[in-house]
Amino acid sequence: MKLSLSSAGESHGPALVAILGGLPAGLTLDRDAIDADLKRRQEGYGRSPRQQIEQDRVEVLAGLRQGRTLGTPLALVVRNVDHKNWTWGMGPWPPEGEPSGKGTKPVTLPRPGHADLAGVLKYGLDDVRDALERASARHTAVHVAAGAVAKALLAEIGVTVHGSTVDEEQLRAAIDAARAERDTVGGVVEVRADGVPPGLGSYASKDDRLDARLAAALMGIQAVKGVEIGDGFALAGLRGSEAHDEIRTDRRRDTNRAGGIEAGISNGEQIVVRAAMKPLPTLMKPLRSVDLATGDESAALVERSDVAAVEALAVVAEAAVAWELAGAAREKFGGDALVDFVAAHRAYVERIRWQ
Ligand code: EPS
Repeated sequence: MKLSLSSAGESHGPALVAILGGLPAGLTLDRDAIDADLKRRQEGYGRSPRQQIEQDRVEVLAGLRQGRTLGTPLALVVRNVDHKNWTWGMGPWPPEGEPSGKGTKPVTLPRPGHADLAGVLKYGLDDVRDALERASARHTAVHVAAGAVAKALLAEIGVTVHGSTVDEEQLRAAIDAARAERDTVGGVVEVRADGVPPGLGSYASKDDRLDARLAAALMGIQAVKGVEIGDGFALAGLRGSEAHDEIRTDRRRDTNRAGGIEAGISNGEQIVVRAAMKPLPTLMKPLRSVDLATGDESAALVERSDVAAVEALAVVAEAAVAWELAGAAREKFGGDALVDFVAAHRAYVERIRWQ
Protein backbone atom coordinates (compact mmCIF):
# COMPACT_ATOMS: atom_id res chain seq x y z
CA MET A 1 0.00 0.00 0.00
CA LYS A 2 1.47 3.34 -1.07
CA LEU A 3 0.59 6.77 0.21
CA SER A 4 0.12 9.47 -2.42
CA LEU A 5 -0.15 13.22 -2.09
CA SER A 6 -0.92 15.77 -4.75
CA SER A 7 -1.54 19.41 -4.10
CA ALA A 8 -2.58 22.52 -6.01
CA GLY A 9 -2.99 26.17 -5.19
CA GLU A 10 -1.50 29.60 -5.81
CA SER A 11 -0.41 31.94 -3.02
CA HIS A 12 -3.11 34.53 -3.70
CA GLY A 13 -5.61 32.29 -5.48
CA PRO A 14 -8.83 31.12 -3.84
CA ALA A 15 -7.45 28.13 -1.90
CA LEU A 16 -4.83 25.43 -1.46
CA VAL A 17 -5.95 21.85 -1.93
CA ALA A 18 -4.46 18.42 -1.38
CA ILE A 19 -5.62 14.91 -2.11
CA LEU A 20 -4.16 12.16 0.05
CA GLY A 21 -4.43 8.58 -1.15
CA GLY A 22 -3.55 5.28 0.51
CA LEU A 23 -4.67 6.01 4.06
CA PRO A 24 -6.23 3.07 5.91
CA ALA A 25 -9.88 3.17 6.93
CA GLY A 26 -10.66 3.80 10.57
CA LEU A 27 -8.02 6.40 11.43
CA THR A 28 -9.40 9.05 13.77
CA LEU A 29 -8.41 12.59 12.84
CA ASP A 30 -8.54 15.55 15.20
CA ARG A 31 -9.40 18.82 13.46
CA ASP A 32 -7.89 20.84 16.32
CA ALA A 33 -4.58 18.97 16.01
CA ILE A 34 -4.39 19.72 12.28
CA ASP A 35 -5.30 23.37 12.86
CA ALA A 36 -2.72 23.61 15.66
CA ASP A 37 0.01 22.61 13.20
CA LEU A 38 -1.30 25.12 10.67
CA LYS A 39 -1.08 27.78 13.37
CA ARG A 40 2.46 26.74 14.36
CA ARG A 41 3.52 27.16 10.73
CA GLN A 42 2.10 30.67 10.67
CA GLU A 43 3.60 31.82 13.95
CA GLY A 44 7.31 31.75 13.16
CA TYR A 45 9.46 34.75 13.99
CA GLY A 46 10.14 37.07 11.05
CA ARG A 47 7.02 36.30 9.02
CA SER A 48 5.35 38.92 6.81
CA PRO A 49 2.16 40.87 7.64
CA ARG A 50 0.42 38.32 5.39
CA GLN A 51 0.23 36.07 8.44
CA GLN A 52 -2.07 38.54 10.15
CA ILE A 53 -4.44 38.22 7.21
CA GLU A 54 -4.46 34.44 7.02
CA GLN A 55 -6.16 32.27 9.65
CA ASP A 56 -5.27 28.87 8.25
CA ARG A 57 -7.85 26.19 9.01
CA VAL A 58 -8.36 22.81 7.41
CA GLU A 59 -11.55 21.92 5.59
CA VAL A 60 -12.19 18.32 4.62
CA LEU A 61 -14.24 17.73 1.49
CA ALA A 62 -13.99 13.97 1.13
CA GLY A 63 -12.63 10.76 2.63
CA LEU A 64 -13.66 11.44 6.23
CA ARG A 65 -16.90 10.61 8.00
CA GLN A 66 -17.59 11.67 11.56
CA GLY A 67 -13.88 12.14 12.16
CA ARG A 68 -12.75 8.76 10.81
CA THR A 69 -11.07 8.00 7.51
CA LEU A 70 -13.01 5.89 5.03
CA GLY A 71 -9.97 4.42 3.27
CA THR A 72 -10.85 6.59 0.27
CA PRO A 73 -9.01 9.69 -1.01
CA LEU A 74 -8.93 12.39 1.64
CA ALA A 75 -9.48 15.87 0.17
CA LEU A 76 -8.15 18.82 2.19
CA VAL A 77 -8.60 22.54 1.59
CA VAL A 78 -6.95 25.58 3.20
CA ARG A 79 -8.47 28.83 1.98
CA ASN A 80 -6.45 31.97 1.20
CA VAL A 81 -8.23 34.74 3.10
CA ASP A 82 -6.07 37.28 1.25
CA HIS A 83 -7.67 36.23 -2.04
CA LYS A 84 -10.43 38.75 -1.40
CA ASN A 85 -7.83 41.46 -2.12
CA TRP A 86 -6.77 39.73 -5.36
CA THR A 87 -10.04 38.65 -6.96
CA TRP A 88 -9.49 40.69 -10.14
CA GLY A 89 -5.80 39.82 -10.46
CA MET A 90 -5.83 36.19 -9.32
CA GLY A 91 -9.31 34.88 -10.04
CA PRO A 92 -9.49 31.75 -12.17
CA TRP A 93 -11.64 33.29 -14.94
CA PRO A 94 -11.14 36.34 -17.20
CA PRO A 95 -11.78 39.34 -14.95
CA GLU A 96 -14.80 41.56 -15.36
CA GLY A 97 -14.96 45.30 -14.73
CA GLU A 98 -12.18 47.77 -14.08
CA PRO A 99 -8.92 46.43 -12.61
CA SER A 100 -9.04 46.62 -8.84
CA GLY A 101 -7.14 45.27 -5.86
CA LYS A 102 -3.74 43.60 -6.09
CA GLY A 103 -2.02 41.73 -8.90
CA THR A 104 -3.49 43.85 -11.70
CA LYS A 105 -0.19 44.92 -13.29
CA PRO A 106 2.20 42.40 -14.87
CA VAL A 107 5.42 41.80 -12.93
CA THR A 108 8.50 42.02 -15.17
CA LEU A 109 11.37 42.35 -12.66
CA PRO A 110 12.56 38.85 -11.71
CA ARG A 111 14.04 38.41 -8.24
CA PRO A 112 17.39 36.60 -8.09
CA GLY A 113 16.84 33.46 -6.06
CA HIS A 114 13.10 33.12 -6.74
CA ALA A 115 11.34 31.12 -9.46
CA ASP A 116 10.71 34.29 -11.45
CA LEU A 117 13.22 34.17 -14.30
CA ALA A 118 13.50 30.43 -14.83
CA GLY A 119 9.73 30.14 -14.51
CA VAL A 120 8.83 32.67 -17.21
CA LEU A 121 11.44 31.24 -19.58
CA LYS A 122 10.35 27.65 -19.04
CA TYR A 123 6.59 28.23 -19.33
CA GLY A 124 6.61 31.03 -21.90
CA LEU A 125 5.05 33.62 -19.57
CA ASP A 126 4.81 37.41 -19.89
CA ASP A 127 3.95 38.04 -16.26
CA VAL A 128 6.34 36.84 -13.55
CA ARG A 129 3.31 36.50 -11.27
CA ASP A 130 2.25 33.44 -13.26
CA ALA A 131 5.44 31.74 -12.06
CA LEU A 132 5.83 33.09 -8.54
CA GLU A 133 2.33 32.32 -7.33
CA ARG A 134 2.72 28.54 -7.36
CA ALA A 135 6.42 28.66 -6.49
CA SER A 136 5.52 30.54 -3.30
CA ALA A 137 5.95 28.71 -0.01
CA ARG A 138 2.35 29.55 0.80
CA HIS A 139 1.28 26.12 -0.45
CA THR A 140 3.28 24.45 2.33
CA ALA A 141 0.18 25.10 4.47
CA VAL A 142 -1.69 22.22 2.91
CA HIS A 143 1.37 19.98 3.18
CA VAL A 144 1.45 20.73 6.89
CA ALA A 145 -2.18 19.59 7.08
CA ALA A 146 -1.15 16.38 5.28
CA GLY A 147 1.74 16.00 7.73
CA ALA A 148 -0.68 16.24 10.64
CA VAL A 149 -2.66 13.37 9.12
CA ALA A 150 0.57 11.39 8.74
CA LYS A 151 1.45 12.05 12.38
CA ALA A 152 -1.94 10.71 13.45
CA LEU A 153 -1.23 7.51 11.52
CA LEU A 154 2.30 7.21 12.91
CA ALA A 155 1.03 7.71 16.46
CA GLU A 156 -0.91 4.46 16.04
CA ILE A 157 2.42 2.60 15.88
CA GLY A 158 4.16 4.70 18.51
CA VAL A 159 6.13 7.01 16.20
CA THR A 160 6.44 10.71 16.98
CA VAL A 161 8.05 13.42 14.84
CA HIS A 162 9.23 16.85 15.94
CA GLY A 163 10.88 19.70 14.06
CA SER A 164 12.74 22.65 15.56
CA THR A 165 15.15 25.37 14.57
CA VAL A 166 18.84 25.03 15.35
CA ASP A 167 20.22 27.94 17.44
CA GLU A 168 16.89 29.67 18.14
CA GLU A 169 18.31 32.65 20.03
CA GLN A 170 21.01 33.34 17.46
CA LEU A 171 18.40 33.04 14.71
CA ARG A 172 16.06 35.57 16.29
CA ALA A 173 18.91 38.04 16.78
CA ALA A 174 19.92 37.58 13.15
CA ILE A 175 16.30 38.18 12.07
CA ASP A 176 16.10 41.39 14.11
CA ALA A 177 19.36 42.64 12.62
CA ALA A 178 18.30 41.76 9.07
CA ARG A 179 14.91 43.43 9.48
CA ALA A 180 16.61 46.64 10.65
CA GLU A 181 18.77 46.56 7.52
CA ARG A 182 15.82 45.59 5.29
CA ASP A 183 17.47 42.30 4.46
CA THR A 184 16.57 38.60 4.90
CA VAL A 185 18.15 35.56 6.54
CA GLY A 186 18.03 31.78 6.30
CA GLY A 187 18.87 29.14 8.86
CA VAL A 188 18.94 25.47 9.75
CA VAL A 189 16.14 23.23 11.05
CA GLU A 190 16.27 19.76 12.51
CA VAL A 191 13.63 17.03 12.58
CA ARG A 192 13.80 14.07 14.95
CA ALA A 193 11.55 11.02 14.82
CA ASP A 194 11.27 8.61 17.75
CA GLY A 195 9.83 5.12 17.88
CA VAL A 196 10.65 4.27 14.27
CA PRO A 197 11.26 0.50 14.17
CA PRO A 198 14.21 -0.93 12.25
CA GLY A 199 13.27 -1.83 8.70
CA LEU A 200 11.54 1.16 7.11
CA GLY A 201 12.98 1.84 3.66
CA SER A 202 15.22 -0.51 1.73
CA TYR A 203 18.60 -0.82 0.04
CA ALA A 204 16.89 -2.76 -2.77
CA SER A 205 16.88 0.23 -5.10
CA LYS A 206 17.69 3.89 -4.83
CA ASP A 207 14.08 5.09 -4.76
CA ASP A 208 13.36 2.85 -1.79
CA ARG A 209 16.10 4.27 0.40
CA LEU A 210 14.60 6.05 3.38
CA ASP A 211 17.40 8.62 3.47
CA ALA A 212 16.96 9.38 -0.24
CA ARG A 213 13.24 9.81 0.26
CA LEU A 214 13.67 12.09 3.25
CA ALA A 215 16.29 14.14 1.41
CA ALA A 216 14.01 14.53 -1.62
CA ALA A 217 11.08 15.48 0.59
CA LEU A 218 13.12 18.14 2.39
CA MET A 219 14.71 19.48 -0.80
CA GLY A 220 11.20 19.71 -2.19
CA ILE A 221 10.40 22.48 0.28
CA GLN A 222 10.89 26.03 -0.98
CA ALA A 223 14.26 27.67 -0.18
CA VAL A 224 15.93 24.47 1.08
CA LYS A 225 19.43 24.21 -0.37
CA GLY A 226 21.01 21.53 1.81
CA VAL A 227 20.00 18.36 3.64
CA GLU A 228 21.95 16.30 6.12
CA ILE A 229 21.14 12.90 7.64
CA GLY A 230 22.66 12.32 11.07
CA ASP A 231 26.17 13.79 11.25
CA GLY A 232 26.07 14.17 7.45
CA PHE A 233 28.87 16.33 6.12
CA ALA A 234 30.93 16.02 9.31
CA LEU A 235 31.22 12.25 8.73
CA ALA A 236 33.29 12.93 5.63
CA GLY A 237 36.12 14.22 7.82
CA LEU A 238 36.22 11.29 10.24
CA ARG A 239 37.92 7.90 10.22
CA GLY A 240 35.67 4.88 9.88
CA SER A 241 36.48 3.89 13.45
CA GLU A 242 35.08 7.24 14.64
CA ALA A 243 32.15 7.54 12.27
CA HIS A 244 30.02 4.46 12.88
CA ASP A 245 27.67 3.50 15.69
CA GLU A 246 28.81 0.34 17.45
CA ILE A 247 26.20 -2.37 18.00
CA ARG A 248 25.49 -3.55 21.56
CA THR A 249 24.27 -7.04 22.38
CA ASP A 250 20.71 -5.69 22.67
CA ARG A 251 21.21 -4.40 19.09
CA ARG A 252 20.91 -0.77 20.17
CA ARG A 253 23.64 1.89 19.82
CA ASP A 254 25.36 4.26 22.23
CA THR A 255 25.89 6.83 19.47
CA ASN A 256 23.71 7.89 16.54
CA ARG A 257 26.00 9.44 13.94
CA ALA A 258 24.04 7.70 11.19
CA GLY A 259 20.89 9.58 12.17
CA GLY A 260 18.94 6.35 12.54
CA ILE A 261 19.42 5.18 8.96
CA GLU A 262 21.94 2.69 7.59
CA ALA A 263 21.97 1.57 3.94
CA GLY A 264 18.69 3.36 3.36
CA ILE A 265 16.89 1.47 6.16
CA SER A 266 15.85 2.73 9.57
CA ASN A 267 17.96 0.99 12.23
CA GLY A 268 15.70 1.63 15.22
CA GLU A 269 17.58 4.66 16.55
CA GLN A 270 16.17 8.18 16.46
CA ILE A 271 15.86 9.53 12.91
CA VAL A 272 17.73 12.85 12.73
CA VAL A 273 17.68 15.05 9.62
CA ARG A 274 18.56 18.68 9.03
CA ALA A 275 17.67 21.13 6.30
CA ALA A 276 19.44 24.37 5.42
CA MET A 277 17.28 27.24 4.20
CA LYS A 278 18.70 30.04 2.09
CA PRO A 279 17.79 33.68 2.86
CA LEU A 280 14.47 34.57 1.24
CA PRO A 281 14.84 36.23 -2.16
CA THR A 282 12.31 39.08 -1.89
CA LEU A 283 14.44 41.98 -0.67
CA MET A 284 13.36 45.45 0.38
CA LYS A 285 16.76 46.62 -0.93
CA PRO A 286 16.57 44.68 -4.20
CA LEU A 287 19.44 43.11 -6.11
CA ARG A 288 20.33 43.84 -9.73
CA SER A 289 18.08 42.29 -12.33
CA VAL A 290 16.66 42.86 -15.81
CA ASP A 291 13.30 44.33 -16.79
CA LEU A 292 11.93 41.60 -19.01
CA ALA A 293 9.60 44.08 -20.76
CA THR A 294 12.41 46.40 -21.93
CA GLY A 295 15.63 44.40 -21.58
CA ASP A 296 17.09 47.18 -19.45
CA GLU A 297 18.96 46.71 -16.21
CA SER A 298 16.66 47.28 -13.28
CA ALA A 299 16.28 46.54 -9.60
CA ALA A 300 14.35 43.34 -8.83
CA LEU A 301 10.73 43.28 -7.70
CA VAL A 302 10.02 44.58 -4.20
CA GLU A 303 6.85 43.40 -2.49
CA ARG A 304 5.59 42.40 0.93
CA SER A 305 7.52 39.40 2.18
CA ASP A 306 8.99 37.63 5.19
CA VAL A 307 12.37 38.51 6.74
CA ALA A 308 12.79 34.82 7.52
CA ALA A 309 10.64 31.70 7.48
CA VAL A 310 13.00 29.33 9.30
CA GLU A 311 10.64 28.64 12.19
CA ALA A 312 7.90 27.91 9.68
CA LEU A 313 10.31 25.58 7.87
CA ALA A 314 10.74 23.57 11.08
CA VAL A 315 7.01 22.83 11.01
CA VAL A 316 6.95 22.19 7.26
CA ALA A 317 10.00 19.90 7.47
CA GLU A 318 8.38 18.01 10.36
CA ALA A 319 5.33 17.46 8.16
CA ALA A 320 7.48 16.32 5.22
CA VAL A 321 9.39 13.83 7.36
CA ALA A 322 6.17 12.56 8.93
CA TRP A 323 4.65 12.08 5.49
CA GLU A 324 7.67 10.08 4.23
CA LEU A 325 7.83 7.94 7.37
CA ALA A 326 4.11 7.27 7.16
CA GLY A 327 4.57 6.29 3.51
CA ALA A 328 7.41 3.91 4.35
CA ALA A 329 5.32 2.44 7.19
CA ARG A 330 2.35 1.93 4.86
CA GLU A 331 4.64 0.05 2.46
CA LYS A 332 5.99 -2.15 5.24
CA PHE A 333 2.80 -2.86 7.19
CA GLY A 334 0.01 -2.41 4.60
CA GLY A 335 -3.57 -2.97 5.64
CA ASP A 336 -6.81 -1.50 4.29
CA ALA A 337 -8.13 -1.13 7.82
CA LEU A 338 -6.17 0.66 10.53
CA VAL A 339 -6.42 -2.40 12.78
CA ASP A 340 -4.65 -4.50 10.12
CA PHE A 341 -1.87 -1.90 9.82
CA VAL A 342 -1.40 -1.80 13.61
CA ALA A 343 -1.53 -5.60 13.91
CA ALA A 344 1.12 -6.02 11.18
CA HIS A 345 3.39 -3.59 13.00
CA ARG A 346 2.88 -5.45 16.28
CA ALA A 347 3.59 -8.83 14.70
CA TYR A 348 6.75 -7.47 13.10
CA VAL A 349 8.24 -5.95 16.26
CA GLU A 350 7.43 -9.19 18.07
CA ARG A 351 9.20 -11.21 15.39
CA ILE A 352 12.36 -9.13 15.65
CA ARG A 353 11.93 -8.88 19.44
CA TRP A 354 12.32 -5.09 19.29
CA GLN A 355 11.92 -3.23 22.56
C1 EPS B 1 6.02 34.12 -0.06
C2 EPS B 1 5.81 35.48 0.11
C3 EPS B 1 4.94 35.99 1.20
C4 EPS B 1 4.87 34.97 2.30
C5 EPS B 1 4.38 33.68 1.67
C6 EPS B 1 5.46 33.10 0.83
O1 EPS B 1 3.61 36.16 0.76
P1 EPS B 1 3.00 37.58 0.48
O2 EPS B 1 3.70 38.04 -0.76
O3 EPS B 1 1.52 37.37 0.26
O4 EPS B 1 3.30 38.40 1.69
O5 EPS B 1 4.06 35.42 3.37
O6 EPS B 1 4.03 32.74 2.63
C7 EPS B 1 2.73 32.64 3.04
C8 EPS B 1 1.77 33.44 2.67
C9 EPS B 1 2.52 31.54 3.95
O7 EPS B 1 1.39 31.35 4.42
O8 EPS B 1 3.50 30.82 4.23
C10 EPS B 1 6.84 33.63 -1.17
O9 EPS B 1 7.16 34.42 -2.09
O10 EPS B 1 7.24 32.45 -1.18
